[in-house]
Amino acid sequence: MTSFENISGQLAEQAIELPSWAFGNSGTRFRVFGQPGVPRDPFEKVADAAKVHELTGLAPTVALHIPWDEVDDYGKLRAHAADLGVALGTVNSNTFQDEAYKLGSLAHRDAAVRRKAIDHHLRCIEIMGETGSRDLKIWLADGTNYAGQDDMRTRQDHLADSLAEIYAAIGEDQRLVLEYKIFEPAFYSMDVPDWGTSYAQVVALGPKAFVCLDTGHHAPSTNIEFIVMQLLRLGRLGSFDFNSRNYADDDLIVGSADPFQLFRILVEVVRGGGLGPDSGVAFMLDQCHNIEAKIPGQIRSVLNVQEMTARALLLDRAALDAAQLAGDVLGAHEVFMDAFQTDVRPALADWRESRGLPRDPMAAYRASGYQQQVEAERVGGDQAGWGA
Ligand code: PSV
Ligand code: MN
Repeated sequence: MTSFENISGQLAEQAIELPSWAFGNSGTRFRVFGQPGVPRDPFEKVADAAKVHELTGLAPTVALHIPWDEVDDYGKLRAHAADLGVALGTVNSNTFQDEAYKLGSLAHRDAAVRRKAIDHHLRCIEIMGETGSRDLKIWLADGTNYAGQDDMRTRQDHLADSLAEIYAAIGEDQRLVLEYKIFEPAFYSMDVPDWGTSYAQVVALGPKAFVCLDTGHHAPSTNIEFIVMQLLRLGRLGSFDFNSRNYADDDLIVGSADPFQLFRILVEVVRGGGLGPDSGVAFMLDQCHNIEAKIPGQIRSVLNVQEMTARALLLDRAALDAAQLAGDVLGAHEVFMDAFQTDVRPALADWRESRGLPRDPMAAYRASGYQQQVEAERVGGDQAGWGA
């Protein structure tokens, strides 16, 4: 097994982007349970994200969702983030909550609706200039509910044309990232339902376009690590939206439902050169904390990713290769499982301490008084929420 000292440099480079919306209230279509101390504006969301970074050293950027995180002055939000030791990251567009988009946005049959959706993305790119963001992430709710409802082929062509217009506005150092999702809100066909469709669309755009893989967006039992391998092999894995799912797009804490799947994914990330700032693969969370506390939920999440990354890095590649070449099925599997079953928590606590971070960030958060402080301060105003 590779020793922990050998991987600490790679761990030091790990960065996991937090979603601003994870700090707002969220729920299901049945109920949203509000929590005390929840941010009332993007400035307070950024402050909560900065707290996660302060205690873990793992989350230097926070993703924005437009219009949820619209502000008058993005330069001010950027400076606020910098003051707190973080930066603004990916800008997520949102074409799923406006009345006009009932039947779609970039793939809509009506050119006027497509125009509105394209303009929204052009505005997002302008915002990226002000926030200093690299990535525009597009997830589309576009699709149909009934066979025959619309012409899937025409919609795909419209989508390609709309994306091409958006891509033309993407700056030299910026990227477009297209996220896919098997279903929801559309239940018959989604216009970007799978990685193959996203891949085909981004390849047609050019070298600054990539696929975003949200771990909750596949059919049950899909081999997600295979997709990771393939996209890395093809040079088009742009980002992850990490979360856990038991059933559909559950948006639970990453690594909670199936830690072994997270390990398998990270093994392929390491194998394919997807780790580190120069890899071009952005690690993001896309989660909602409906019943658990939000800031500790995010701390737990980034720690889960770090723990599983450490285990993936510890995988003894030479022993694995040798077993694979020898056709030693069980030997290879054992090498793989040895890495998965390694408890890296004590070594990571030491590693954190050596970098001036708390050994136990969850306990440090509880002891920090931050939760009590924001609960006392954030009184009045409207709490932020997913979709508000
Ligand atoms: C859609 O389900 C999605 O995964 C997209 O990334 C959205 O931006 C996000 O969720 C909103 O929570
Ligand atoms: Mn997502």
